[in-house]
Amino acid sequence: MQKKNQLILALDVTNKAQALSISKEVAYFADAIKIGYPLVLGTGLGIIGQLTEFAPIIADFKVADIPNTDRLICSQAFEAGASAVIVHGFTGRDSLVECVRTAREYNREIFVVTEMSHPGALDFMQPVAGGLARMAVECRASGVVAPATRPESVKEIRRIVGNLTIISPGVGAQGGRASDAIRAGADYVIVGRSIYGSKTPGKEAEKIVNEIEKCR
Ligand code: O7M
Repeated sequence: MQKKNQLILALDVTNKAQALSISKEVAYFADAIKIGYPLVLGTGLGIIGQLTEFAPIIADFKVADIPNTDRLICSQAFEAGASAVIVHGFTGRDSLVECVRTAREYNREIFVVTEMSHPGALDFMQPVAGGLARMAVECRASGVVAPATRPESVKEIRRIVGNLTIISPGVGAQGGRASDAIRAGADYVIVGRSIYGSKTPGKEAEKIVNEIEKCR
């Protein structure tokens, strides 16, 4: 993934034609497209290969299992053409090490979820986010996911992860601002509904890119 516009499209639609037409319209502005269970369950794993025509694909499978199962899941995503897989860290070090090892085999990347962006993240995740971020560094993950809804948390996670990549969801529909997340230390913002839910997804993406450009 090449850092150009610092925008990742979260393509949480379930229909293939819609996924392809939105990707075509937004590809010029997005450095990557993140897909997850909604689109893969709706259309099949082959959608990853089809979308690689538009941008590098991040498979958001929030992998959270024993090392062997994690390896099988990551391998499937990489075989399908994903450039990166998003995994949970709370399952522990051995699971994360296996994900990173699998990614290395394919010369691909792993991103680890730290604190999530929704209010419920305060129940369990926020207190352990620093530990998850430290483990991501120690296990040599490529980067972490941190919440655009809480720029102060992004700042703290940046302090911990040094030069690891931070990708940050929660902009727009969840109330976060792209510029705040980038200023707090995020490398990329992840945006879904405000783009794919718009009648003019390309224009929405362009607006966000312009906002980010102003704070560089
Ligand atoms: O812009 P939205 O709110 O429509 O979409 C945000 C996307 O980011 C959506 O795909 C979520 O599943 C994802 N996400 C969060 O919103 N919050 C998180 O803490 C983590 C993720 C995510 O991408 O995890 C890897």
